[in-house]
Amino acid sequence: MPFNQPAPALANQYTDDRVLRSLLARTLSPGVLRQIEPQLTEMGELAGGPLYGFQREDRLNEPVHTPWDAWGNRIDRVDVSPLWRAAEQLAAKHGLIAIPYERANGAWSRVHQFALVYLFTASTDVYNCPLAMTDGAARTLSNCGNKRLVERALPHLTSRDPARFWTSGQWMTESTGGSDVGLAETVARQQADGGWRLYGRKWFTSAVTSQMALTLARPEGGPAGAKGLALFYLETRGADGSLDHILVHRLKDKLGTRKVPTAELTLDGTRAIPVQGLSDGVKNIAPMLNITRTWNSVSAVGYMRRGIALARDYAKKRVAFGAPLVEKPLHVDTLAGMQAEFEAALHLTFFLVELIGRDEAGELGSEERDLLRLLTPIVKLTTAKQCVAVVSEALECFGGAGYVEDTGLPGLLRDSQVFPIWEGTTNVLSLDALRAAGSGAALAALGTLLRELVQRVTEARLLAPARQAQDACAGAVRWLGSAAAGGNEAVEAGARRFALSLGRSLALALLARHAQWALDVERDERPLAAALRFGRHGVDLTADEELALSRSLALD
Ligand code: MFK
Repeated sequence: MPFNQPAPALANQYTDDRVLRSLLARTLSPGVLRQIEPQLTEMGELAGGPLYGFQREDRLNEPVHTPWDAWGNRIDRVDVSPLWRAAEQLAAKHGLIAIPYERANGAWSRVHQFALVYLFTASTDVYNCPLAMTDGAARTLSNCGNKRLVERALPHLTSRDPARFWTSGQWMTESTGGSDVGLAETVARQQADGGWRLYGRKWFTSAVTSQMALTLARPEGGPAGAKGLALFYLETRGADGSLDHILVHRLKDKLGTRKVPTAELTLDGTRAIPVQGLSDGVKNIAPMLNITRTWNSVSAVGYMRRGIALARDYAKKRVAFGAPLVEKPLHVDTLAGMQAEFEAALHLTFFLVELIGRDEAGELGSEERDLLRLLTPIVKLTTAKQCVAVVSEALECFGGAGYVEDTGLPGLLRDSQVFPIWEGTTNVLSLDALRAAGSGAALAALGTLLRELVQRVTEARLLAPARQAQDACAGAVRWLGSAAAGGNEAVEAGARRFALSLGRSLALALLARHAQWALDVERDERPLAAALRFGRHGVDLTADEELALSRSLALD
C-alpha cells in the first residue's frame, strides 16, 4: 500500500472544547449551566459529526439563480445548497434567534445563544449570515416602537417552528459604497394611498432568499447624507408568492462565503414601510449593525476554533521525520501561538456578549452602555484580524493538504477572509471606535474595567501580563490625547493601532482574570500559559510613526 496521510477528524465540538466549557463554568450559575448543557452537547455532537460530514459532501453545491422559467416569465428563483436548507431548520428548532428574545435565562440568555452559535457556525457554511441579519432585524424592530411591524414580523423572526420561521436581509450596500452608506441612491416615493415604494439598486444583498429585509432609502426630495436616509421594512414576496417588484440581476462571484446567495438587485417599486420616521436611517439601523458585528466576532472565534481543532487532531496522527507532529517542538510551539490568540479572542468576544445580555435585561448603567458601544467595533475588528491569521496558520499545519480543495480546508480561509470586510472594514470600524470613544466616558469605563480585572490577579506569574494589559490600555488612551493635539490627521492615521491596542489589551486582561480563576478553581495552568503567550505576541500597537514619513512610504 502506498503511504496515505490521515484525514483530520472532529470530536464533539462542545465536550472537546476546554476553553468554552471553562468560560461557561466561570460565568454562568451552576443551575443555568446544568440547564443549557444538554443543548450545547447536542449541538457540539452535530457540529463535529453529521453536520461536518454533510458539509464535506455538500462542498461543491452553490446557490443557483434562475432568472426566467421555461415560458419566458421572470421568476428570479434562487436555490440554496442542501446544507443551507438543513441549517435553517436546525437554527429555528434550536432557537438560535429565539433564545435572547424568550430570555428564559435573563441576562445570560445572550451567552446561551452565542455559545450555540459559536458551535454551529463553522459546520454550516456561513448560514450564520442570514441568522445574524435576522437577529439584527429582530433587535431593531423590538427597539423601534413600531407596534404594527413588531406584531407582524417578530413572531416569525423569533419562531422555533421552521414552518413559521423567517430570516431577514440587511440591504444597505449600494454601488456608491459599502462603507459610506450616506451616499445611497435608492429613492422612496410616497403613493397616493399613503404607502411607500422603493426604487434603486442594491449591490450586495446577503441573502436574497429572506422573507423580509430592513433597508435604507431616501424619501424623495430628502437631504443628502446619512441623515436624509430613512429605514424601511419590506417583505420580499407578495401574497401570490412572487417577488414584489424586485429584479435579481446575478449572484456575486465571491472569494469565499460561496454558499451565501449574495445578490445584486433592483427595487423597482417594492412596497415598503418606514420603520421609524423619514430620516436618520443610518442611526436607526445601527442596532442591527451592532448585533451583526457581534455575530461576526462570534463567528470569527468559531472559525479559529475549527482550524485549531482540525490542526490539533492532524498533529496527533501525521508522522513526519520519524514522529507525530505533536512530538515536534516547533509544530507544538506554532499550535500554542494559535491557541493563545483563540483563547484571548473567545474571552474578549464573550465579554461583549455578556454586556449585550445584561443591557437587554436592563442591567447596564450609562457608563457600561458607553463601554458596550465602544467595544462592539473593537471586538469585531480585533477578532476578525486574529481569525484570518490563525486560520491561515491552521492551513499551513497541513502542508500541501491545506492548499487542496477537497480536504475542505481552503474554504475555511476563504470564508474567514470575510470577517474583516463584512459589517465594516477594520479601518471603518477603527474610525467608529474613535467616534464611540467620543466624550471620553467609554474610555474611562474601559480604564475602570481593566483596573478591576487586574486587581483580581494574585498569581505571581500572571502579574506581568496583567500589568502589561493595563499599561497598554492606558498608553493607548494617552496616545489619543497627544495625537489629538496634532490634529485630526494624526488621530485618523493611528486609529487602527489605537483600536487594536484597546482590543488586545482588554483581551489580555480578561485572559489573565480567567487564568487566575482557572488556577484557583480548576487547578488548570493552560489559561495561564495562554495569557503569557498572548502577552508575548504584543498588545500595545500605538507606537506612532512619523506621519509624513508613513505617507511617503504608502504612496511611493
Ligand atoms: C458571520 C456573520 C456576519 C454577519 C453577516 C451579515 C452580512 C450583511 C451584509 C451587509 O450588509 S455588509 C454591509 C455592512 N455595512 C456596514 O457595516 C457599514 C459600514 N460603514 C459604517 O459603519 C459607517 O461608520 C457608517 C455608515 C455608520 C457611517 O456613516 P456616516 O454617514 O458617517 O454617518 P454618521 O453621521 O457617522 O452616523 C449617523 C448616526 O448614526 C450618528 O448618530 P447622530 O446622528 O446622533 O450623530 C452615529 O453616531 C450613529 N451611528 C453610526 N454607527 C453607529 C451609530 N450608532 C450606534 N452604533 C453604531 N455602530
